[in-house]
Amino acid sequence: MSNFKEQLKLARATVDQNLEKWLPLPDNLSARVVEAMRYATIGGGKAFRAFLILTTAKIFDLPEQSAVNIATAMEMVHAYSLIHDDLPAMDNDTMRRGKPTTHIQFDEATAILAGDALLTNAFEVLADEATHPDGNVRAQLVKMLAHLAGKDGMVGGQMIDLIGEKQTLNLEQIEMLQDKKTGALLMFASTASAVAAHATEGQLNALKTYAKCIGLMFQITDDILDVVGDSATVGKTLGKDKIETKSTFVSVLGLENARKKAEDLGTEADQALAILGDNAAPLKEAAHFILERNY
Ligand code: GRG
Repeated sequence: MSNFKEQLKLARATVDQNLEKWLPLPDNLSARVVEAMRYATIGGGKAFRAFLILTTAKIFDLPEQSAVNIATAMEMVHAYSLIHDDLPAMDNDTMRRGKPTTHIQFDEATAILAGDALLTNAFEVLADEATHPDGNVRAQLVKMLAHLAGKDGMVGGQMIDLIGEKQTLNLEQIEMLQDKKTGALLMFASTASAVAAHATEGQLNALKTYAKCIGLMFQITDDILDVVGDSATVGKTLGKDKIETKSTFVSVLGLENARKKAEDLGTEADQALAILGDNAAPLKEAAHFILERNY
């Protein structure tokens, strides 16, 4: 297994251990929602965003406990977005991460509540004293994640995505939508540790450019996988974009040009990291993984 994949597995295990701490099963009637929250988070998914947080933390010498809590909050918000995205009112998906989606495994109301609670409790994790000794930094992280996950970020992007199901979008509109829908959380994942470790403006700007590039690359490869991926490997139903005649990078650019665009963004991401020196090598590997990913 490549070093990068081992690091992803380690990020998954590290966050899972912390999720066990934050999401214990209560011995009361609310246990069902916690069961659904655990089902949607622990042991599921690549933990790519957590990997970015833990890796940038090492570059900037951020203490491990801070990084682990930030990564846990990040994966909780990500999991909430996937639970809600899979609901019948949105994408109506029955399979995610190789198993039934949360509303299929439990029921719609429980899935909505599990998503709501993951979003809410993520901010409890961020605001915890163990996340950072400086309350101002904790407030900064809370504000950043709220901004990037909310109307100006992921939720805003999801709204445009739903509107895009009813009208054709051009390349510029698709980029703007994906920059919000997929890119916003990757922006948090790429920069949160640096913010918590008081990185310089130059270092932060480099990470922001990197995040912009990998956000778009992530979505382009997602669109490509929807066309050429293997459903069992990806762990979800594929081929839906075409059936729903959705405007995607592939539908607008074609497969080859979409691949080329992702490669160009990969080069730009690499170049942006130059200012961080050799320490940024794992982030370059991560960008390369996005280009090559088949899941
Ligand atoms: C419902 C508010 C709300 C937002 C949903 C993120 C999102 C917005 C929808 C997901 C739709 C989608 C498939 C987007 C493509 C990029 C993406 C976020 C893929 C899933 O992320 P991975 O591949 O998933 O990191 P794992 O399972 O590995 O964590």
